[in-house]
Amino acid sequence: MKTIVILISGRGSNMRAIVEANLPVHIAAVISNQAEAGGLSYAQSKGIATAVIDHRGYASRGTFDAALMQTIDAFNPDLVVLAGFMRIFTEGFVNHYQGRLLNIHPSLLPAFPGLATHEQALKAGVKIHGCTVHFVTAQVDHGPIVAQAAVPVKADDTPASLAARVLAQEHQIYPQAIRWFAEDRLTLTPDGHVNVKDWETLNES
Ligand code: NHR
Ligand code: GAR
Repeated sequence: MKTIVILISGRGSNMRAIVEANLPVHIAAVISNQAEAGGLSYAQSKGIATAVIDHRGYASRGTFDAALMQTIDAFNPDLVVLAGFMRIFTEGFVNHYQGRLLNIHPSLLPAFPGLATHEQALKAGVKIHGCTVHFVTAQVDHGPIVAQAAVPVKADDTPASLAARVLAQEHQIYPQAIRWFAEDRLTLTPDGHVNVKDWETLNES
């Protein structure tokens, strides 16, 4: 069985969806850069080890990433899962976890990278929005795409109402993508292509 480590910065609802999906993985730890992250107490209540590495205690991104890497690697994970993690990583960190670092981003990438994605979508007037699971690369929010889900944008949407509709889809596709990884069906090729074994069978109607 594969071992995963989940990184959070806040509420941790995606982390919770992953825990509650009862995937065939060992969730070794939940690590946050924010001591007050709400998701930490949930993880503790489930008997999952937690750790806090506060980025404000480090002089540079590089030293923070090195400390985080050391904490993560003590758990020997096969996969590191970003679930609402809010700090950009250095190239050294990303390269160390090449092919085993996943993120969920709240937009249909390549549209709306960065922050405040729901505000960006409403401002652009798109009629379809959504979320994307991708492998993390040095170029933020541009890594190879693993899965996406779309939702309609409604005329009276606010950033909050749209975020809630997208979040419900995040809670579906992120556990699914991690299940593929757990079952050895999801790989990143050396040239940066995503392979999902039996993808065609999955999508037969
Ligand atoms: N790191 C790299 N190198 N590549 C990616 O694709 C990454 C990454 C780190 C995090 C998640 C991402 C998202 O899904 C992610 C992808 C934070 C920021 C950001 O600007 C941007 C993208 C993402 C996460 N963070 C600010 C920073 O200075 C801090 C913002 C805050 O603390 O609120 O790091 O959107
Ligand atoms: C989620 O919508 C996630 O996609 C997004 O933050 C939310 C975290 O919620 N991630 C980012 O914006 C990364 N920059 P959660 O803590 O309840 O999972």
